[in-house]
Amino acid sequence: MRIVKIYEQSKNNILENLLQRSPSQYEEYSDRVNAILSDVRTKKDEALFNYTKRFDGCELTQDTIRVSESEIEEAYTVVDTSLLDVIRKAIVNIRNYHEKQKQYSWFDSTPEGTILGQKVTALESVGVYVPGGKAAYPSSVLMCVIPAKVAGVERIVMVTPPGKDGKVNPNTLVAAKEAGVTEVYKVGGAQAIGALAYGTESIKKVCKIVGPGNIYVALAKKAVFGYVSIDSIAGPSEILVLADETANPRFVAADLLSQAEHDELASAILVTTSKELAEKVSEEVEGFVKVLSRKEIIQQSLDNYGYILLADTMDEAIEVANEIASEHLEIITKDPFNTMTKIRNAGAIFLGSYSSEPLGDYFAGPNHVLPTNGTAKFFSPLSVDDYIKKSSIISYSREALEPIHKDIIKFATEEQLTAHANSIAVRFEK
Ligand code: HSO
Ligand code: ZN
Repeated sequence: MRIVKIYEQSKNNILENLLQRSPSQYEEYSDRVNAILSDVRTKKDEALFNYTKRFDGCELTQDTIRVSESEIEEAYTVVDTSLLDVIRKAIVNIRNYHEKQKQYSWFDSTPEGTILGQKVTALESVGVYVPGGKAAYPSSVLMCVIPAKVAGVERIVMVTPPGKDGKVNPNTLVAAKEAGVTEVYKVGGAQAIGALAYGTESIKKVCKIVGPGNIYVALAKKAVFGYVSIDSIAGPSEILVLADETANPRFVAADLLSQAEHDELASAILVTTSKELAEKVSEEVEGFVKVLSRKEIIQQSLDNYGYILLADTMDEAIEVANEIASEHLEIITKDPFNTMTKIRNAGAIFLGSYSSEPLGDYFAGPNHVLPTNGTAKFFSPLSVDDYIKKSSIISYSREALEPIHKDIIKFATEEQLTAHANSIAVRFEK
């Protein structure tokens, strides 16, 4: 891996390079996506069947588009039973963690006769997009569905592209069933997003669409935003390890590669104050890459967006980490908790030598759907909050309204909204 000394120019070049990871050439895709969306909006199921035939090579009908109970049962017979055990254990941790995020309605009353509050209501329905092919990760199914369940969402609809044989990945199906999905449909791509947003004869529309997908899915989600809600748009995975001379170079190298293997566009960065660690990590990386199964992807991703950055001081290293605002940040320093207090921007923060990133991807409990591409500066991990909404509660008695009614009338009159003023005034007519 390249080792770069941090100075103003190198920092700027790296930040600029990282930001280029999200494609800016959207136009060529967005025309196609918009055409698909409008087709689904007008032709509904018929459009879904046409696109599924064209893109997935599979014939669907109104009888087969929804995954049946017997297909789910069949999936259970083919899924590795030890995987099922692990899924069940992970679910317990993920559920426990998300239970702590629950928000409750609150009401505040005053002796003057006012009650103000905030009522928390779960969304009625959500759609979860699950990619097909190699990126059909059952762990991501759990991460998208469990917080919805904890929030109290009643209808959780999963969509995922079928194979040519008309079947859905059995691991995806089992994870969906275990996590509490209520309906599964064999449809993917922008057409699936259109179905969830507008509704068809077979798929009722939902309130919000979550889950990662390819560029067509991402653009379709952006296009339907406002009509339905969406989660943030997931970019390629990122890891930044912040380490001093106390870190184990083998651990650091292994952790960097864990995210590099996701995608050629993934980024893996070590920021350290130790030249010795930098050199050793670089050697360890070379050694690991040779033996890992996704070496081509890893090599590409390291060539594109892999860096070992050398800082003069820990404060300088922390400043760079905050500027990059990585999806995952590992802190392996003498006192990681102290270092953490200076971190402003990161999706998930892993502290100490034994908190390797995949622990968070699969098992610890926090969500692995995290802000990418520097958006950790303003976005948060997927959470129970994504599946609720709030209503304001206002109640005033006559006694509470009387002393302030003239203030409201004054405000409304200034805005020349006399009907507003009147609606207050009629209540105090002599
Ligand atoms: N690290 C990915 C999530 C994932 N990893 C799923 C393994 N499976 C999110 O950045
Ligand atoms: Zn991962």
